[in-house]
Amino acid sequence: MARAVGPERRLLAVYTGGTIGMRSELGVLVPGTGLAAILRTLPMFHDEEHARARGLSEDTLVLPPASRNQRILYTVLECQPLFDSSDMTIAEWVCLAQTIKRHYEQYHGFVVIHGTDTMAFAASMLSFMLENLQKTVILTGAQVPIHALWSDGRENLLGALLMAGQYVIPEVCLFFQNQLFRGNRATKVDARRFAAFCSPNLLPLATVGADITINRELVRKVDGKAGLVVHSSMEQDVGLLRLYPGIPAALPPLKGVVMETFGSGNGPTKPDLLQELRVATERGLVIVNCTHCLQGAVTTDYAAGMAMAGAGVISGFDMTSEAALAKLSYVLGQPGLSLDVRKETAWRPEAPLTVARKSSPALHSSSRLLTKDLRGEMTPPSVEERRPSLQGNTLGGGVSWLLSLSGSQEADALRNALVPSLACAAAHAGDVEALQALVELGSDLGLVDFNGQTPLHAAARGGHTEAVTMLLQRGVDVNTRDTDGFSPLLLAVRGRHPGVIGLLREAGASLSTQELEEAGTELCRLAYRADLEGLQVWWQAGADLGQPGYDGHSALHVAEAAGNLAVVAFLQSLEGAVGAQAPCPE
Ligand code: ASN
Repeated sequence: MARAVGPERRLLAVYTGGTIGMRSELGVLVPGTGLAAILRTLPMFHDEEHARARGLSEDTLVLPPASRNQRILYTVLECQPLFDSSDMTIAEWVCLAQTIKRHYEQYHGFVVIHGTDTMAFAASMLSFMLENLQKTVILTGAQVPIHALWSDGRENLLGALLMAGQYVIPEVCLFFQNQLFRGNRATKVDARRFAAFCSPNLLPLATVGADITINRELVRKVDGKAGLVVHSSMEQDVGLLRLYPGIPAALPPLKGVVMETFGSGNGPTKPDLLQELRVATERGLVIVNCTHCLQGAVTTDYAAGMAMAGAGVISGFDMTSEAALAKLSYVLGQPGLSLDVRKETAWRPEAPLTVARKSSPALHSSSRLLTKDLRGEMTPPSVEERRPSLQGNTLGGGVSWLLSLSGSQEADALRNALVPSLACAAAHAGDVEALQALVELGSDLGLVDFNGQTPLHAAARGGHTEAVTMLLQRGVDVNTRDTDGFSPLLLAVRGRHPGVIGLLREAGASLSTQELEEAGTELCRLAYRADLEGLQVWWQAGADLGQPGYDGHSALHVAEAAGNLAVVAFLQSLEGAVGAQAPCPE
């Protein structure tokens, strides 16, 4: 991702329809033509004086200057016909992708003006259709027509044009209400509010306020110099099925289904449904499991989720249903993937159970593709769980290089400034090897980072006993406080890490008087929730479990009032019951 350079940036704005340009006819909104003419009359969208001076052609609009040395010129390409996006299908999105391809060399970036109802589907589809994208593509639209007095359309369209004009973000994005989302991570969540979209499992790529904040590390990198490829052979025979309690054991006759399941990918475990799923997947129906929760991912933590996997349903991890549907359409539409075999094994009620899943190369390749992150549409667990390490990644490479710098005064100063934060990052990841490497380079692991935390704080918060042991052996101060006054011990209590609490207490850590006093309200809350584990870690850390909360009641009072008998028994068992503190180990 880079700031776009050059005095003029040319954009193509493809207008497909949607509320942004709609007009009221007989009391209902219908797509309206002539968006470019409306934009021409709005000074925020067109600087007529500059266009004249520059001798621009009739169909070229130019934004007022956003920066001193750059102008954004754009052409509106109005589609025929215009759509309420509820009528858009894969066929229209393929046309859209081909339009972008046709004009790819002529323009620096693309804005797609689209209805909001299916915009997340469109963005997801385009993300899979457009491979090796090196230019910015941004979808936007509005909840209220642009010519209305109070409309979000002006801000959304202007924002999209500015982002596509000023930055090279080689992705299909969706811009709405000052946020730039990765297109295949967005979903429509509100039919009326201007904040109509969210990206539940990925932060926005950029946020626009008085300043533009770009999440640079999230923006996808251009992969080599390969030219743009449009995948037009998308499979249309794919669908979405939302599970509901009591769903009968019958599946739709499709080639691919995105199944929206409960919670973390769970479904009913009734044998007839699982049998139907198994038979269908063995015959060639590709089923992708997406949770119908807005946030979170599909796991096999529950038997009810494991049963889905056992029936051959492929995990969609944290993909939106829109992205999963688009991916399914893309993967099943790939001509290289033994289409014949796939056709043979497609779901047919009367088809004999002959082609087993294992023997189908088509399914093998499709499921392999489906579980891979292709366009940044999902976070496979291997990526999510990978510990950030100072070694073996780009940061690590840079850091090793930086740490090896010496000789000049500047290099030493830079190194010394970076060490505390690096050490904290390594400790937080439990990366003892990296900590060791820092020690070998002569770094002091007792230094504090920008918020006053030492690596011991970070390791304690992360619950990393090995890193804590290593740091304690190096003699770091066990009772050091960060700028908020928190000790490593308090962070270990908050993170519920009994192993770390034990190590810190053995090394002489204790909660401060202030920490102990403030614990009262927290203890009452835990007692109310019958959270024995939470109370136990406080006890282990040496807290007085009789410490009253803000209203003078103790955890024992609260547990008694709430009828939490196990908690009452636990608190009473702490001899001279409450009022006692866990002994500090020698
Ligand atoms: N029905 C409209 C559409 O999707 C909704 C909108 O654009 N706000 O085209």
